[in-house]
Amino acid sequence: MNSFYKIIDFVVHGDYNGNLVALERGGVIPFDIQRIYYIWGTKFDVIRGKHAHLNLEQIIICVSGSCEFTLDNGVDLREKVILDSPCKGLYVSSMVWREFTKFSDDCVIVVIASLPYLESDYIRSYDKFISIVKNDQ
Ligand code: T46
Repeated sequence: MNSFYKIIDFVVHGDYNGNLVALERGGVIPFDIQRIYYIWGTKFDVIRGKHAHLNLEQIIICVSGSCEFTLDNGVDLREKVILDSPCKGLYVSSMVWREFTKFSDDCVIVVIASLPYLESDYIRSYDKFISIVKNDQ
């Protein structure tokens, strides 16, 4: 675990009626929430992502099924994280190259984001990502 990503365990309110997780600004979410989007219906071997963000922070939750994230900080981190529980969130900071794949048929991913959608925040070339990381060091 490191400052580029972390797994957050949510408080689950569960009883005989089922389960509920509540995520509030100022609670477990470490930024002001500006956007929520969700992803589903992706085939097992598709690779999504393949980009980093200049400023965006996100919490990624696999509310149904499973998928696998690869996170790369361009220096010394390239790790795989399996998301398979609605009780856990994957926090990803800015300047992390991410790819995600191995989507189960029932995979639904909800993402909580710190910024509106801005194409200018995306770094879509790995070489450019590495050069920005090197310049920042
Ligand atoms: C990320 C991973 C986890 C919008 O119009 N608004 C949005 O807020 C988003 C996120 C996407 N789009 C459009 C842009 C593309 O035409 O939806 C299409 C698919 O987006 P993209 O190819 O960026 O999707 P992923 O799954 O590769 O990446 C997304 C996020 O873009 C990214 O920030 O971290 O999910």
